[in-house]
Amino acid sequence: SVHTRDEVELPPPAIDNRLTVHPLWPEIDRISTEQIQAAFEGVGGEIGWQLFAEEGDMRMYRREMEVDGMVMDPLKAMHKVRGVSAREMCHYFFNPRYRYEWETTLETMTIVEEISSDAMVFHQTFKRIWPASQRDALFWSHVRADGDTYAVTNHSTTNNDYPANTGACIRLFVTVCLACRTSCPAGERPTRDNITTSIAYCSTVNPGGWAPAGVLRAVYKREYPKFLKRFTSYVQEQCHGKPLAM
Ligand code: 16C
Repeated sequence: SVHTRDEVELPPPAIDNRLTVHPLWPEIDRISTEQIQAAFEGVGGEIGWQLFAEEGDMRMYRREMEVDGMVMDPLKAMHKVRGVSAREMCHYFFNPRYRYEWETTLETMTIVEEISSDAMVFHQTFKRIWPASQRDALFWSHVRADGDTYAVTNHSTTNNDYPANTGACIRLFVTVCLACRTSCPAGERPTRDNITTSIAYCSTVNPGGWAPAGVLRAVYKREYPKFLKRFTSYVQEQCHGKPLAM
């Protein structure tokens, strides 16, 4: 059959065999499963989650958490986006080709390893937040379909070629999950005009070393809503006029 370039690179509906024989597979599978299961769990009545940003269908919650004076507030965001599918959302989040176009905290991104069509390892450096030292991160990224959900999970890892804390950067640690589900009116065929995708984005960033709590929480409060609004409208723009990929 004939495929466009984009179609071939969409997240595969089943796990790529090359991933299941990789040494990272047991960890990737376990953490992805945990993250996806927890992603859509309610924040409503649960203790400790506080709403800190609300705009249209977007709601962002955080739980204040400090370990040895370092802010590690877990974040959970819920959003609803029209006209794009869960699979398309995950395609743009996972594929490095688009990352500089929506990721505003990025300074550099290097592909460390292409494990399979659905898993990669990345090294990224981020813009410096004054007065803290610049940060970098090394993480695997995995996209999968799980029942009615498409999700990307990112989680920190190590690699001898990219040792932590040897240069100007302090290594931070991250666990992120973007989980998406598409719905359309009962009995109708999904089209760009009738689908809505629910998004759950969860993130925990351990800054890896000292950074002033006040500055960190201010950055957090500004950058997460900025990211989610920018990323979702970026995907809507990219998909506009293209055939729907479910
Ligand atoms: O999930 C997101 N992006 C993915 C693809 O890049 C991936 C990245 C995760 C890394 C998240 C850590 C970002 C740290 C940025 C620090 C510099 C920010 C400078 C901004 C000033 C212009 O999963 C989207 C990620 C959206 C990130 C929002 C910002 C979160 C800040 C949390 C505090 C970081 C501690 C830094 C210590 C100095």
